Amino acid sequence: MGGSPSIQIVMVGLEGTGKTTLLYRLKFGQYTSTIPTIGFNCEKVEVQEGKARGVTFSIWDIGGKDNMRPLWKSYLRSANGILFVVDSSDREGSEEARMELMKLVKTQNPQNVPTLVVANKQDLPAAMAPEEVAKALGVQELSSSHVCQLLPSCAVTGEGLTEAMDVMYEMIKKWKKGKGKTR
Ligand SMILES: Nc1nc2c(ncn2[C@@H]2O[C@H](COP(=O)(O)OP(=O)(O)OP(=O)(O)O)[C@@H](O)[C@H]2O)c(=O)[nH]1
Ligand SMILES: [Mg+2]
Repeated sequence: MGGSPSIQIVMVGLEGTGKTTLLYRLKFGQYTSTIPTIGFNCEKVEVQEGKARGVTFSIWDIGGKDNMRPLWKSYLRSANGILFVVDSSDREGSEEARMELMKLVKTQNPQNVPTLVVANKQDLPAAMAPEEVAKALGVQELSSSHVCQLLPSCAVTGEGLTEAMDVMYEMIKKWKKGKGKTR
């Protein structure tokens, strides 16, 4: 009880990109098998290592199937940051992912909270390199007008997740500082 309130993170992305796997990897520190998410999962995760050590995040993991996507924006009202998870091996899905990312960040993000794109499934032989994923998703263009970065991960092994939470935390700290400023 008490202490600082947790940081609210909304995690979205197309279906099957690894969001729930990532959530449980962070929560339990091990691989957990998943089924497609209907609705959402929410877990409080206290980061165990890295720069965000000791920080508690409330992570809202929303189903990515197309009929679930209209719900995404309702979770953004109280969010401090967005994790947008991508399957790096899904070249065919990258255009759809790009469109969803643009829509989300540009039109459904009233508080302009920072976005971290997670290029997941880096362990797969067919995975695009992080730079390739960034290009396919238009992360650079987006970052000219919005706070947006990309990092690689493997949710199954947990590789890249400490760095991802570090960067998410740093982005949110900056965003909170800047909120009071007029531009
Ligand atoms: N090889 C590999 N497989 C992964 C990785 N992350 C997740 N998966 C697998 O991808 C499949 C889908 O993972 P989920 O975590 O259920 O995907 P999701 O994004 O939650 O899907 P929805 O709930 O339908 O939106 C599962 O079989 C996972 O084991 C990864 O980094 N590498
Ligand atoms: Mg899921």
